[in-house]
Amino acid sequence: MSVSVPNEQRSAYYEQIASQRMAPLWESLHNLVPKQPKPQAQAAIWKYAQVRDLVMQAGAVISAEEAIRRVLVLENPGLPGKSSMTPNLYAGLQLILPGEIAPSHRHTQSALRFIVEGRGAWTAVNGERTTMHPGDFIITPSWTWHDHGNPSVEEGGEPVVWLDGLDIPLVGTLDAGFAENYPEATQPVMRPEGDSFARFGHNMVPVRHRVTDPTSPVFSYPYARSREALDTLYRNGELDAWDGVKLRYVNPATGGWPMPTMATFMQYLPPGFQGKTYRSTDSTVYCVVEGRGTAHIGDAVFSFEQHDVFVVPSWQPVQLAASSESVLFSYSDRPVLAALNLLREERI
Ligand code: 1HN
Repeated sequence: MSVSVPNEQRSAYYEQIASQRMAPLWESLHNLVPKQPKPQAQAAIWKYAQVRDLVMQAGAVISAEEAIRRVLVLENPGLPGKSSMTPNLYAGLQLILPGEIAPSHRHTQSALRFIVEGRGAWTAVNGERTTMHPGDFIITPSWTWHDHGNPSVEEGGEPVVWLDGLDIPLVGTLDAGFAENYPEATQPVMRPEGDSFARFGHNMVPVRHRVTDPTSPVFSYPYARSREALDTLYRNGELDAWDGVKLRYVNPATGGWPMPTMATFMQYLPPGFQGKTYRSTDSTVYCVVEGRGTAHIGDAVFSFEQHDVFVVPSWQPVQLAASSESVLFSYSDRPVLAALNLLREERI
């Protein structure tokens, strides 16, 4: 027997149950349990040619010291007011001018830096500094002290811009955010530059090293190394029909991801490459390191150029094409999806 009740009667009933903080599941079941992901996040692109001046102007609006971090947040248009690029990930463009310091602090959110332009600024993590060059990938693991600085103009400093990727929305959802400031602007330097790279960056580890930490002991992955690997593989004939030549960054002590919540990748697309279509349940943020081409993401088509940032939401079909030799850096929430057995991918 089917029950048919006038709409007004239902509405009155819904108001009554709402007064008891209850709601009818049958009105929202299809949204709560979709047949496939229906991301609120949208495919979107930030054209560096359009935003670069605005990023530089931030240097005249506020000092790094006053801002703590002088960053323009890249906000997904489908997630307004959330300071989010995807449901789990944040992205922003940070500027540090010559002579500035971004003071030391730590937080449970994990961060990555991908250097966009300028060189010579440094970031310190756990008592060691590393110098930034375009294309370098640098990590700031959860709860590590970190500060950034840039030499003065006299010392050769120049404006440096990088892409910050953090797991801020994920940590927010989990209500697991803690933060504190270091008592001084910069943390003490305990080891010379290059120390951790010498220990862990050459396919070797110190003989009695024990893995106690879920994050990578290497905190800077220089572009020259990644670029050379891609180049060699391409010259050796490696080319995947979907990815071009694609490598993932690893924690050299475990083979796992550099940090527990974010995966990072770098891929090479030769000139004229027309990739096949792919989709996955991780949401991915791309940064164009070199070259130009086209990204089809769902119904959207974006032409990309050097330093552009674009985002592929969960389960959106993506197809990458390069009109000139291109290199793309990307990061995603893949480790989280994989750990929870929610990672699905499809090469179409
Ligand atoms: C942060 O600590 C940095 O250390 C950058 O450079 C962006 C966004 C939100 C919260 C903390 C940094 C950030 C951040």
